[in-house]
Amino acid sequence: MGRLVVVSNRIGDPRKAAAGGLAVALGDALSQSGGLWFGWSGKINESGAPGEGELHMQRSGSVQLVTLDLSQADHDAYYTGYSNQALWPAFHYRLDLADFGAGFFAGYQRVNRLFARKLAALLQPDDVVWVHDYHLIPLAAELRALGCRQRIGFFLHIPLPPPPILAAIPGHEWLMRSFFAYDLVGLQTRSDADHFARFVVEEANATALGNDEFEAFGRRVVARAFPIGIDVDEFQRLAHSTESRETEAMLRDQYSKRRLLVGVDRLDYSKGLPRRFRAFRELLANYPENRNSATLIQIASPTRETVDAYDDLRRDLEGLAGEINGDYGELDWMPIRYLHRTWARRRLPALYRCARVALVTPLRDGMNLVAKEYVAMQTQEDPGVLVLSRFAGAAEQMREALLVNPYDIPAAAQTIQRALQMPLAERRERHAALLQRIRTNDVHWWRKEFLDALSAIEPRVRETS
Ligand code: GDG
Repeated sequence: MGRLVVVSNRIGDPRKAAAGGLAVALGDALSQSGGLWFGWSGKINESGAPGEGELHMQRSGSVQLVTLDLSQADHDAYYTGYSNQALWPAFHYRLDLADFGAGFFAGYQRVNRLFARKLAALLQPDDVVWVHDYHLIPLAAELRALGCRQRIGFFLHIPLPPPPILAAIPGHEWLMRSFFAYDLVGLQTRSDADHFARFVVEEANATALGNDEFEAFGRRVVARAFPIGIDVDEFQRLAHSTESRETEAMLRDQYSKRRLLVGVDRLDYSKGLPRRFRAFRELLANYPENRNSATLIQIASPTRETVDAYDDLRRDLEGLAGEINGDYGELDWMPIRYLHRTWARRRLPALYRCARVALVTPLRDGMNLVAKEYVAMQTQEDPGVLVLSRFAGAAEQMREALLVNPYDIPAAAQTIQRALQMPLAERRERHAALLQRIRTNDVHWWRKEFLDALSAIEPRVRETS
């Protein structure tokens, strides 16, 4: 394989300790083949002209990190606008929250064109290009328009909704056509891949050629599920860090008489946090033996704070946490510890280890890595229980979790009670099966499966007319 070029909205420095599993896994692949990671620098140039941006180059070992500043107008239309106020809600089945504001779409196209122009100048003929996520769906089409004939793959980290929802997105024909400029499109689950197949066949008159291959617009594309995993070993190593051990000792001491439940999420409406809090309140109401005992620690890390829907959500949650603590709290016990801030990654393992139950109850999620991180951190001797939404992509693989419908609050409360009461033998059995699966299908497996599939595609035969 030639050099690997990864493109994503934000890039991670693979050598930095704070990097998550994805940055580490992509970093490994980039280091092996020598590579380049391209993305937005995170900086906004307030006086910059739309469609223009300054490039910054940096080396990290054998990996070249290349970033681009965005003008204020481009950032607002491409990132805050079309990516996060149109595509993010629509792809999470939330058309009610989607805003297809004037200028968003044009900004999205402009920035993808800008990325393509800057990147094309850096590409070598045998490079393999791997584009990530919904911010950059049209990037391959823009690169092809500039004459790039390299293998180009795309991975969508968020769900792909069914055809009737996709068809409600203004410009959906153009968006779906953009997928055909790739050689390989990776989705999180079989159900997302099924939505892709149905959409392109029903709406774009594509021909299904078998083996997950489709032909339309004079091109062929393979679209298949590649469920993302975590770096289990890296995460388990984190648990041995000083911060993690100190945090674990503190939590065990502070909560020695309580039963801890944990939730770790970005503060996003897709994660189902208000309904989770309501299910927890129902647990306290319906199963009083949990009063003065069950304590939910909810980390909700701030995200996209300039978007109104996120502000409304924050206020909702603060209100709910206050109500529940006011109604049920005692002088020496608060049912919910709600922390609206980002926790150091090194301290997360401790939280997972001390929690008897993890609540991972999104209304919709591409995969959800927290479910996998929680399982990775449990001991075989006395493992905790994962309560997982059936609407998280992870539910397709993690059948031994207790699956819930997060919209059904009484049933969710009942399932949490079942998790808290689960006998040791059943906990061990479920955990062993889950751990084995997340180990087999870890992030390194995911990367290799995707890149092997991409390498197996011969780019010259992709053009069919
Ligand atoms: C997208 C898709 C898909 C969370 N809070 C803190 C923190 N985290 C870490 C978790 C986990 C990661 O962030 C979140 O992973 P998720 O999978 O939940 O989700 P998204 O950010 O929504 O990502 C998702 C994922 O892409 C990968 O393809 O699974 O479905 O939406 O690793 O531990 N980390 C730290 N402090 C926090 O407060 N350090």
